[in-house]
Parts: sequence; structure tokens; C-alpha cells
Amino acid sequence: MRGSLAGLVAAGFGVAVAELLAAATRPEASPLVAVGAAVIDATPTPIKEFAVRELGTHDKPVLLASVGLVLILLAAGTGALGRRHRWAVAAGASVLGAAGASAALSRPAAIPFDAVPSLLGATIAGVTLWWLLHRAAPATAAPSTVSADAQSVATPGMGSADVQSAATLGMASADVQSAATPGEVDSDARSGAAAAVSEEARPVGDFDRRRFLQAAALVAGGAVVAEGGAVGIRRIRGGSAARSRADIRLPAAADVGRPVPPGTGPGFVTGNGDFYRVDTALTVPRIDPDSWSLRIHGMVGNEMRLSFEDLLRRPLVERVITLNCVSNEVGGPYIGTAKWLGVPLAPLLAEAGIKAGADQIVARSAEGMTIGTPTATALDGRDTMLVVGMNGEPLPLEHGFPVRMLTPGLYGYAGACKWLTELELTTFAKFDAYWVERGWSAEGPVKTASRIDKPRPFAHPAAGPVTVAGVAWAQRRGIRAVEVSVDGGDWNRAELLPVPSIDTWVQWRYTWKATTGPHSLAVRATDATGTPQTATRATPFPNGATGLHTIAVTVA
Ligand SMILES: Nc1nc2c(c(=O)[nH]1)N[C@H]1C(S)=C(S)[C@@H](COP(=O)(O)O)O[C@H]1N2
Ligand SMILES: [Mo]
Repeated sequence: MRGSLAGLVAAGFGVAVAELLAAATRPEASPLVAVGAAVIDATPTPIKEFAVRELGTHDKPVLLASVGLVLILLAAGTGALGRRHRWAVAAGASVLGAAGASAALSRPAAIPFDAVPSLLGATIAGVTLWWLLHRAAPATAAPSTVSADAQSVATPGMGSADVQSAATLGMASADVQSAATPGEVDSDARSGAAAAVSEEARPVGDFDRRRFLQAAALVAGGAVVAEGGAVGIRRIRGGSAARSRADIRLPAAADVGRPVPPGTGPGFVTGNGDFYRVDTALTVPRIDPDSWSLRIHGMVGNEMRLSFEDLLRRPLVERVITLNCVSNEVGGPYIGTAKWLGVPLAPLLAEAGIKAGADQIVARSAEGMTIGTPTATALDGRDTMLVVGMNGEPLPLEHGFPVRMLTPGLYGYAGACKWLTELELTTFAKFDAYWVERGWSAEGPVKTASRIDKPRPFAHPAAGPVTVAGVAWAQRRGIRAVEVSVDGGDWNRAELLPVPSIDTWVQWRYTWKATTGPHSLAVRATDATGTPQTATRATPFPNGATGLHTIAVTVA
């Protein structure tokens, strides 16, 4: 127990100091975040899919808690083993330090310094544990003295005054007996005995429980102070990113495109707070727009570097565009539509001068994501842009502040890098981006799909006319028709509500004459080229789910 406790508080202190140093210098060097991020990157795609599906937005807290649990077990084990074998202290600290440091260094945007918080924290944890175990160790003395002293403790009234007072503190005699038994010094049964006995009268061979607990409490207090400091610094940093975001006055768009037409239903534009979020970032990157810059390099004639100001000085466009995630299951929630404000990418690339053969744009983000986008999609007339505003506000921190990319018609993993810092012109042959390395398709065009939002699955609508409604999407192609089938019967045309462009979802509705009993409702969309959506079920991996969204309802 004593060893495990020492291990826990020592590790807590070391980690807290490491977190404090990281918070004050490079947040990405935090050992917990770095290990968590390394775990995310190393996790096989099917397990990642499972986690996103089963845990949703809780996936990250669950991951961090798991990392914490492993740390707790390692720390307690090291402490317990370290009581007998001091080499275990050095070994445990080395393992933890190496894990944190190598995880931090493995981050794509790492610098050598990122190893320092982990190494320092592990050293502090090791030294602290050594010291605590030293305090927890029995005093050394000749065995004969041990039994003599022990005897006196065990026999109330026949020992020194100190021992007597110890015995009169209400200790059961059994406790005193066991405290007196050499070789049982590790047992928790002696509780209180050593604490009650003064330093001089302390039986040799026992340890000083009070002194140990005081030391452990001191270390635990240090951990709380350091962690509090880390949290405080993070909050100040986060606050300053949020403040600088709040201070930004985005210029008006020079070209506002087609607005959302009248006649769309509620929810056509997704509010920023309701917009789905999918990324691998354990902590939301907090970037100061004043120190942000974008580098355009690789296979270009003129390498460029633009500040946030430079970007805002260029003519901005405003477009309503639907963004969706390749990991979305049939009928799933990872899709949203927003009014985006941004700088068109094509003129920027023209200034940079793309070299022949550069068929891939690799976008890099502040925290090291890489997203590869076909160069053609920036040049074929679609509204591929560097986004600075979302629904009339600066880009929210979670959605890529200060600048993200957006490519209409591509899933997010292939065209929508958040927290953007770099665009490198290269080729698909030369470089695999993050998700492509993990088996996802190099190009990610959105597949035609549709979803029933009303009624909800397993709802109990009343018999009679029931409005069946939802969305369908095929960005870049547009939707020509949506049809609804009841109980596997004929396909009935749904009414389509107006849209601003082919790059947004379409809202549809169909009035169903519902009859009492259980029913299934299915939806299918046909894109504007006349191709119906694929009815065959496919998983999101490797290039987007297919299949018809079908729900069951019981009409009352
Ligand atoms: N830096 C970074 N950008 C990223 C990702 C990421 O993990 N990191 N995920 C991508 C994926 S898979 C999707 S679907 C979209 C989601 O954007 P949103 O969170 O703003 O909805 O961001 C894309 N951009
Ligand atoms: Mo995604």
C-alpha cells in the first residue's frame, strides 16, 4: 500500500510539473496529450471507427481517461516494486519518460524541445518516489534491539512513558501486538502506533507513518499546485485565443453568391453550435491570428507566405456549402450546412504558379494533420476556399480558427483541413496524407445520399397524413429527385424545397397516408446526372458509406 501510494503521488507530481512546463511553453509537448495523440494515430482504423460510432464526442475524454488509468497502474506498480527493488524506480521513471518524450517527438509538428517536459517530469517523479520510499523504509538496526523494543511496545505498562501513552490512545492490543512483530512492519495493522510514538521512542525496525504521510501529502500538494498552474495557464491561453477571435472584424464579402432562397425549411443552415465536429485533435488548437501565417510551397514557381491580415485584404466570397464526413454512417449526423466566408484558392495558386504535374495539394495544420486534395478541385471553377468565417462569425475554434480549407464536393478528410498553416503542391504518387496512410481512398468525392429526419425511428405517429421529411445531398452534382418507399413498395416522389446551389443538401418532404400498424420507411435520392444512390450497403471505410436509410415506425 505504502509503495503504491508513494508511486501515485510521485507520478502525479512529475506529470503535473511536466504539464505545467508544457502549458507555459509548448502545449503540444504535454505528455498526456502527446501520448493520447500517438495512441489515436496508432489505433487501427476499424477500432477508431468503432470508437467514433460508439462513443461519439466522448471518444477523446474516454481516451484520456484510459491513458490516465494506464499511468496510475504503472505508477502504483512501480512504487510497490520499488520498495523492495530500488532499480524499479529508475526503470519505471525511464519507461514513463521515454513514452511521453517519444510520443511528443512523434507528433508531425514536433521540435526537439517537446521531449523536455516528459523527461523532466519523469526525473522529478523518480527522485520523488525514491525519497518517499526512503521515508517509508524501516529504520535499520540490529535485530536484537528490534525485538527488545518491540517487546516493550507490546506490553503496556512495562515500557517507557512514551510507549505507555501510545498504548493509552485507544489502540486495540492486537494492533500493538502486530506492530511489535518484526517482519510485519509492512502490515497496515500497526496503524497509529508509530504516529503516536515520539521520534526517540519509535521502535527501530518500524517506519514513521506520520512522517511518511506528511511527505506524501507534501508531494500531493505540490502536484495539485503544479496542475492548478497548468490549468490556469491553459485557461489564459485559451481565453486569449477566444478574445482575439472576438476582436476580429471580418470584412464584408466582395461576392456574396446566392443566398439561402426563401422557402427552405428550418434547419437548412446548421448553427455553429450544432455543427458536427470530427477531428483527431485531443485539445482544440488555440492559434493567435497575429502570429499565424500560411506558407504555400512545394511545386510552385513563387513560394508565398501570407499573414492573416494579408488574407483578409484579398477579395472574400460568401457561399452556402454542405460539409460532411466520410465516416458518417447511413442516416448519421456528421453533416452540416453553413454560410462560409473565405478567400478563393484558385487565384492564390495562380500567383504561386503551380508547376506541371503537381496533382495534389497537401494541407498541413498547426497540430500536424495532413489532408491531400486534388489540385484540379481548386481550379475547376468550384468554390474551393480558405475559410475565415462561418455563419457570420469568425471561424469557431473547434472548426479550425483562424483559417481552414473547404472543398465543395469532397468529404472533410479530403478537402477541409482545419487550423491550416501550410499548402504544399506535390503529387499523389509522392505523398500519402494522414487518412490515406491509414487505408482511406486518396480522393474523397461525396457520394449521393439521403436521410429521413422525420418521423424519428420507432416513433408512433397517428394514422392519417404523416409528413415524412429529411435531406439529400450530392454536392457538385445536385439532387434531381428524392423518393420514399413504404414497406418496400413503390417509390413515391417527394417534394424538393429550393436550394442556393448544387453544393448544398436539399430538404425534401412527402405526405404519407399512414395506416395503423408497424411500417418501414425508406428513402432514395437521384443526383442531377440521373444516377440513383447506391442501394448496396457499404461501410464508411474506405471512401464513404452507401445504402438506403430505412426506419421503422408504428402508426397508432
Ligand atoms: N486539422 C484537422 N483538420 C481536419 C480534421 C482533423 O482531424 N484535423 N478532420 C477532417 C474531417 S475527417 C472532417 S469530416 C472535417 C470536419 O470538420 P468540422 O469538425 O468543422 O465539422 O474536418 C477535417 N479537417
Ligand atoms: Mo471526416
